[in-house]
Amino acid sequence: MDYGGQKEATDLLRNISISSSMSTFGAADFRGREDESPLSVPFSLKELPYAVCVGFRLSDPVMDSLVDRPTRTYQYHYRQVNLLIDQTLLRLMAAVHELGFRAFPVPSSQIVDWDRNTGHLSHRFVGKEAGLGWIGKNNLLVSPRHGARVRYGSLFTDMPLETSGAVIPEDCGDCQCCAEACPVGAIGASPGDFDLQKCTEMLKVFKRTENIGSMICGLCVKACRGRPQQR
Ligand code: B12
Repeated sequence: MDYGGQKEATDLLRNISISSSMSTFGAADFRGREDESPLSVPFSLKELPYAVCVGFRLSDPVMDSLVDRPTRTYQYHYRQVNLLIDQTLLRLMAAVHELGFRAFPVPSSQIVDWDRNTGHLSHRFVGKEAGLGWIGKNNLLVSPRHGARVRYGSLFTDMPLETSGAVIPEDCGDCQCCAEACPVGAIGASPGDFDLQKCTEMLKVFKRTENIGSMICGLCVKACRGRPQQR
């Protein structure tokens, strides 16, 4: 197969992600933005400046079943969704290889620096730049249609892509649902007010006491439903 241009290549990747049951797809162009972030990845944005971000919408019944803590049902769902996203990224990578380009799939939820508790880079950031949503008060990527009930993964490549359009301006409005749902009051009036330490301490307790084994909670995810008119 030959590379037939930016639009065709982007359409091909979008179709693969749809056939892998992804709920959202966007592309971003980071050319000229190499200095923006110290990313924990084995490539530079100079080498692989284009990115796609895919998202998979979580099950409403699973999310709605959360009351005041994570459950083993949510943890199982979380792990299976991560798996599907990671496999989708491999399918996208194979298509990029087929067209003669390079690609790095950034896994859905891999922590690479255990001291700082961070991943390769932020899917929320890539998703925002790809026009998939805005960073909400809950510090999560909020899709206008699905709210925060979406998990994400990204793929970086040197294959030129057509970008998805404008970044959506921040738009939580007066909604306080996530702040009311957070068991430790970690959520404030803007993403910058998010108290990561409070959140992290609670997740450590949940991981230990609820026999969950993962740093998850899900209550701010459950609470955030996006724009009512777009659901
Ligand atoms: C480690 C991690 C955590 C840590 C906290 C990490 C942290 N420092 O924020 C802990 C364990 C506490 C945690 C908690 C949760 N997490 Co978490 N977590 C991650 C993970 C694996 C890495 C995030 C990270 O390292 N961030 C630190 C750095 C990299 O990000 P940053 O500081 O915002 O980055 C700045 C710069 O570095 C730069 N930048 C970052 N990336 C890039 C890329 C480019 C190209 C450029 C130019 C710049 C740039 O821009 C930012 C602003 O300046 C991501 C998956 C991923 N890889 O994105 C999931 C992820 C963020 N988590 C997620 C979720 C849902 C949760 C929880 C709800 C738990 C749960 N699943 O029930 C809570 C909610 C916390 C909250 N409200 O914010 C989802 C969010 C989905 C969404 N809709 O937004 C993610 C995206 C996983 C996924 N695959 O969907 N998480």
